[in-house]
Amino acid sequence: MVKITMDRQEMDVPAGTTILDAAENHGIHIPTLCYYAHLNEIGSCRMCLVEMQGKDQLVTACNTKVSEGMRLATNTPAVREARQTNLELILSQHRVDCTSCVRGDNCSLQDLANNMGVTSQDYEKELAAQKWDMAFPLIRDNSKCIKCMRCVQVCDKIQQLHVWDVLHPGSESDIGVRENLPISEVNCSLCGQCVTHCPVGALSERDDVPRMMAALADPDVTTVVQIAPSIRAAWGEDFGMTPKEGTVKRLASVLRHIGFDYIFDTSFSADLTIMEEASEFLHFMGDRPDDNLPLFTSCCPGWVRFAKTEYPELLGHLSTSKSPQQMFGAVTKTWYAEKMGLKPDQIFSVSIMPCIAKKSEADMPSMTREDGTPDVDLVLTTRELDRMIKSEYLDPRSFPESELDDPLGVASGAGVIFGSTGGVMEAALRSAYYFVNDKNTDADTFKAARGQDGCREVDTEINGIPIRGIAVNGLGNARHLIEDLKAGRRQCDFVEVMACPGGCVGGGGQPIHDGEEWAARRAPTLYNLDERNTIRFSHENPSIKEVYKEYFGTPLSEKAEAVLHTHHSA
Ligand code: HC1
Ligand code: SF4
Repeated sequence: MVKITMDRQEMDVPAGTTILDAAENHGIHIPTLCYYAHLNEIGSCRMCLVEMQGKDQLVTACNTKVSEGMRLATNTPAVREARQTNLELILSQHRVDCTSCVRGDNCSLQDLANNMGVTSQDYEKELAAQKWDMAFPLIRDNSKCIKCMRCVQVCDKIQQLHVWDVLHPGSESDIGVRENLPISEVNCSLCGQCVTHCPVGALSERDDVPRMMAALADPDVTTVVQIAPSIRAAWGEDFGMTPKEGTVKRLASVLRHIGFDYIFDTSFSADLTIMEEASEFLHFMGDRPDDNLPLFTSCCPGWVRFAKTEYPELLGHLSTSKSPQQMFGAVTKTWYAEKMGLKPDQIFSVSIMPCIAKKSEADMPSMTREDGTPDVDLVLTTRELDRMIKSEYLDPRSFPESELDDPLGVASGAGVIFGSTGGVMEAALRSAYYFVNDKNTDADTFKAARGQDGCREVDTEINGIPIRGIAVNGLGNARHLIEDLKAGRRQCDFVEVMACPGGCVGGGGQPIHDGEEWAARRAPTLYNLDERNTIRFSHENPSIKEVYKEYFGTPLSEKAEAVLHTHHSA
């Protein structure tokens, strides 16, 4: 422990603590901008300056450690003036147009400027946005970048993809795509973690809300919307709602009011994915490739993009079962269209996803029907959903809950936990056990899959055969695991990969809480819903039974292979 004084308060602080942490632990708030705990502690924005008294020196609180006898003041005239000057400098290189900025109501830079009284326009200069491919699902507005380095760090350290870099270092330094390449030519996984880690409006998703509104206004189309599992744990945050208030049933009422014709659940098709993937896994185990490498899930498009560029040799090991989003689209435009007497092109199929990569998954040529129309016409992120609700001037709290529509709105708890890291593996093992033993095991048998660690193992046994599953989240963790598997340092049979830390609950399209990860807060909502669901096994979902009885026959049937499976190529 070291003794320090901060703002005349004496403190005993563990050695090695930063001034910032010491302050926070004692209720003293120091402003930050570039700082992100454990990721970006470089002190470049210099908002967190504090005064070392007696030394007449200003130091950055985020990366200066406490030392014995330190006397600190966090709010002196010198501190205020220095912070203000630094903020003015940042603003002088930032195109300030808060009223039309995607982060206009959620911006740390705007908050700082307001709080510090930096409201004059004198510091602004004309900054043009760099050329950007606006059709790409990830959008960067260079004129908004404050060079905080968070995007560079999250892409380097967590995802290990090195998409962003400091271009022409020096006084004219800039952040941009590595080697100034077009974004579509680098290995961006579209996980969107750079977006959720950006404190300002420099990074965002492509805005597909206008296309959505046009479809809703078209009297000739039937709009069908699927809600991804993890949306129910997050969509209400932008309205200050708790998970108990921001339920999927309340969202159903809001979407109906906006004009969607049918409100369905991606968790239904997550159950369908499990039927196919668990069956595929059992086949895989019976006819294992010589390399002894495992079967990998393929429902996370960020991971699939990563595998295509980083490990193309593994593509044959990715499950051919389409993701729940794409199975949903395919079922909607086949079985459901037939049932409803609609032609596929009369249906506008929308998905609400916590993810930016889902936009590119829906656009893939392999996810397009023979008539040239896509299975999923449009993907909105959770943030776009919330913007759409706000643009309608709705108060979601005032809506009652209502049921989702039949039959594609019925889901098991297994389908709901897909939205958290480990959930897909747990759901798949529940059904694989049933397929082999013709009876269920306790639904919580595989709960070792739960948790937020980057990589978790489940050792189990199905019909006397030992099975090891691994759930990994974050692409850097996935890379380590794959290297270990390839080198024979680790072995397993089944791997679930989610690109985003924490899985879809931590997805790159989710509401942003600047400086904080919310995946661990959101995951319990999904596990609670699973626990309370009377159906906890995908194979027990009555709508799943119906779709097999009426249309597919059995998992992996010829029809199921044609509609519900795909092939992965680089
Ligand atoms: Fe996901 Fe999935 S869980 S990938 O995270 O398999 O995006 O929520 O919808 O498709 O179901 C996302 C979430 C989502 C798919 C499912
Ligand atoms: Fe305003 Fe923030 Fe957008 Fe800049 S990033 S224009 S400060 S809302």
